Amino acid sequence: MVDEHLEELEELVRSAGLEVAGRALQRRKAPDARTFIGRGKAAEVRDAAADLDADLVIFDDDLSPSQVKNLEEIFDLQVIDRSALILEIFVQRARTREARTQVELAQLDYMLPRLTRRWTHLSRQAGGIGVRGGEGETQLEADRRMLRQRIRHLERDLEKIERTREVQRRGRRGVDRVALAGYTNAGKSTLFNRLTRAGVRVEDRLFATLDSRLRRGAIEPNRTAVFSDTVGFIRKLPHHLVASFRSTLEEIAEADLVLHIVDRSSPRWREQEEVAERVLQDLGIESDRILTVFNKSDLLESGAGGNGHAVWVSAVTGEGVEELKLEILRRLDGEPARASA
Ligand SMILES: Nc1nc2c(ncn2[C@@H]2O[C@H](COP(=O)(O)OP(=O)(O)OP(=O)(O)O)[C@@H](O)[C@H]2O)c(=O)[nH]1
Ligand SMILES: [Mg+2]
Repeated sequence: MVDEHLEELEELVRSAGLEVAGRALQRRKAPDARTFIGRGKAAEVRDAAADLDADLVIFDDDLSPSQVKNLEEIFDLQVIDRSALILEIFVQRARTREARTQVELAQLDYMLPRLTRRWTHLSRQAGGIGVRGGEGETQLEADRRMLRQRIRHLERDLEKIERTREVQRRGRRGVDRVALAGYTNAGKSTLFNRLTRAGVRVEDRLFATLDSRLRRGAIEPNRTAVFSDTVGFIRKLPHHLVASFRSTLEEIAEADLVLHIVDRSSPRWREQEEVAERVLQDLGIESDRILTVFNKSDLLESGAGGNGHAVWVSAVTGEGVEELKLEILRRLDGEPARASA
């Protein structure tokens, strides 16, 4: 399990455009309050990182601000945790104004409690935003204040964007809405492209899609639905991101039908399915609005069969997609789930 989690962390590292130099694993009953890993392990990691000429040490678990600081002193290297890595990927990927605002907000929320003297470059970076500290105010306090101002500004921007979105949503009332949701890299965008003939970017990296897309697609000759493709889910998604992506996730929450896409070829599919199910549950989506789609059937030897009411497809070859459309139609028209095939 821990090994699989480290594998996923390595995928995240590569998705951020970084290279993995080495890995280390420690099992202990409880994390060390000061350094998370034990003192001996920390020395081991320091030596290994020096041998490997590493630039960065990344932890799969979330670290407290003081743990980061202590570890950086021991390693004499920058230390980040899983949340910071995910945030970094999101920063790299955000394209639209909405996504950029959401990501920056999440990042600043994450940074605020972590501000230390080392962050003094921040004021230069943000150049011109906010007011320089008054008399007797330390640099740190000034930075904090500036950060809070920027956060408020972003929150207001996001509210405006959300209002526009809401108006657009109202305009779509009366149209069937089908959202594609699921773990990152499950194949949502690939299936979205197939269902709508859109040209959304598909990549074998985590979080290829951040911006939600809407597009009409035909489910039978005289019937269309509006499909939406959005950001993927992941185990331990930083709560700052969940909060700032609220309006994007709303797109899923308000859909008439949610296609829960599962990469059935992944050795971790069960856990991924559970993680995504929990997110859908948190969004308040009842199970009768969810249709589970097992994707990447082309990669499985035995193929479809024996999985309750999930529909099997290959978004790449198109296998099973016509059956999927039939099932979408049935579900939109309120017919009971088809007996398992
Ligand atoms: N073999 C196979 N590969 C697939 C299938 N569907 C998607 N893929 C591949 O899986 C990878 C991820 O596909 P995407 O469509 O980008 O996945 P996504 O769920 O949109 O991912 P994020 O946007 O990152 O959350 C790409 O390399 C796709 O080519 C499939 O049915 N079979
Ligand atoms: Mg995608």
